[in-house]
Amino acid sequence: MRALVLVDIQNDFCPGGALAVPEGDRIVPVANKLEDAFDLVVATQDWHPPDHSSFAENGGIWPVHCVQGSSGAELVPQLKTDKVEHVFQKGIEKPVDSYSGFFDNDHQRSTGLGDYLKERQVDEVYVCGLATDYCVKFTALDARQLGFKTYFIEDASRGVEVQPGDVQRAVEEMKAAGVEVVQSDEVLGASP
Ligand code: VGL
Ligand code: ZN
Repeated sequence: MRALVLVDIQNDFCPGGALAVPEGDRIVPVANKLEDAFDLVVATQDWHPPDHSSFAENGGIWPVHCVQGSSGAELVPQLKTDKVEHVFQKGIEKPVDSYSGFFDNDHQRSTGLGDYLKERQVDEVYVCGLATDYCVKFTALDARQLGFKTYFIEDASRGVEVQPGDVQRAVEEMKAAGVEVVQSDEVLGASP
């Protein structure tokens, strides 16, 4: 059984949002098409309390973004959600951030995504979304570490590139960890 994990496709990560990823909105039609090729689709949602420690005003490195209940935290309205079986929220506790959709950054607290996929007999996990160099990368690395055959769908993802080259380095890091890099047309072509 294979699963599609849509990472943080939220208003704040799209152009005009609080932590805009360049071309972040471009992945939405690609993600929508990919959903048709999967029997199991789940999503993650960055979901921070208003005083979250990752925000610059609290000593973190990010602008205020994805505040619980705000419109910026909502999934992009153009994203199809009828096939999304569950949305796993992350970064919900003030002291610790959670780039991965599976665990907090200190690996102490699980979101439940790993058990959910294992209960569904998932063995192949396809990861895409925003941002390639943060939440997508760490989600894919954790999927791999949990033993899933893991794919990163490159053209259904975009990165923030705080430093030029971050996206390329993230792709190399995923490859080195055993994550396979694929394009959406390969995934769609292989669907039954
Ligand atoms: C993300 C930075 C802060 C992401 C979330 O979804 O990649 N990046 N919070
Ligand atoms: Zn965040």
